[in-house]
Amino acid sequence: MKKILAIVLALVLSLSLMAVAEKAGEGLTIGIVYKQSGNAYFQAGVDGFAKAAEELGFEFVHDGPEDSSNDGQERIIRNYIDMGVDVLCISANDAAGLVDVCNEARAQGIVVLSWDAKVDAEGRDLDVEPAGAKAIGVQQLESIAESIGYEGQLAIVSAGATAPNQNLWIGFIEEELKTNEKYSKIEYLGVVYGDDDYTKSYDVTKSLIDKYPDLKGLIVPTTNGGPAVAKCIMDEGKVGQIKMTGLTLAHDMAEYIKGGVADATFLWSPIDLGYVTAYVGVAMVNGEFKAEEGTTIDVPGFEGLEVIPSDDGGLILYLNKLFGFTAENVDDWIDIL
Ligand code: RAM
Repeated sequence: MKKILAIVLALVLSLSLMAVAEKAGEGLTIGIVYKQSGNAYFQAGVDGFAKAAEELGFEFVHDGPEDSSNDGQERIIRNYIDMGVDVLCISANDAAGLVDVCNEARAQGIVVLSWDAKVDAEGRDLDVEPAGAKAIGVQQLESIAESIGYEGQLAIVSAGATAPNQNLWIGFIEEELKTNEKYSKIEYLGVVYGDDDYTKSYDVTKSLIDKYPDLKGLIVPTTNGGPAVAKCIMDEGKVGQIKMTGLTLAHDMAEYIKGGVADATFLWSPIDLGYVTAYVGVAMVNGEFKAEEGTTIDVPGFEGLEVIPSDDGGLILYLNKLFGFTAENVDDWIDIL
């Protein structure tokens, strides 16, 4: 009887060990760092990590500085290194500013991924992005150009002045404005920075409206800035005269899109972005996937994602799914994004 019991116990134990072993992330910890706390976009990103954690069994911690600073992010990263995380997933406020601390982490065997906003090539193993920067930039430019009839004054209300992702998109927007004949009647006024802060984004928009009475278009490539700019256009009684577009969540822009402030805004799924980044990180720690040009990874729902060289000399991986929100479809999105 004792023997049978021992065999049964051994069987149960090995079965449960097998169940544990089946989860690729078991025993691993991911440290997620984002640009700032309190940003609904990054909360959605964390939801994506959480979904992956359920499937893969890893633990995760997440944080971002209140003030969107590079120093604040560096402190969080050091804390995560001390905690002994296995993977760092960083959306940077300053692409160059985190290179040193990231290389300290890599020297200790931590996999360093950037997601959403890159860490410079020399400080990361791989950058995971929603889509190519040119596609994201030009999509917004073409949309606002169409809204304003391809002529008139246009400005950009961005996030922080050093924000890596916004600056890349803006670079491509500016290049198109200079070189593409179809935008030659657009008078480009330049960029102002709302620092991903609602009040500051509102205030800089108000200053632009006061300074340029003929202003026709605004591009707002930040989810925190979008609703602040839209509210300002409404409060100033400029609906119809000034149009905006940008990268926004659906739920906090729906009333403005339906109210005519924007014909269309765009975004990818930050949930998917977090989800895929987590899968990539776990596969890299386990040695199942190497960040090398041409390697591919299968993530549930995202098969065959390929590592390609990026413009900054590093490596990048794209999800390549961009969505547009209009008065017709925005209500279908508000419970999702
Ligand atoms: C803000 C952040 C983020 C950016 C989105 C579009 O939430 O700046 O980095 O990707 O907007």
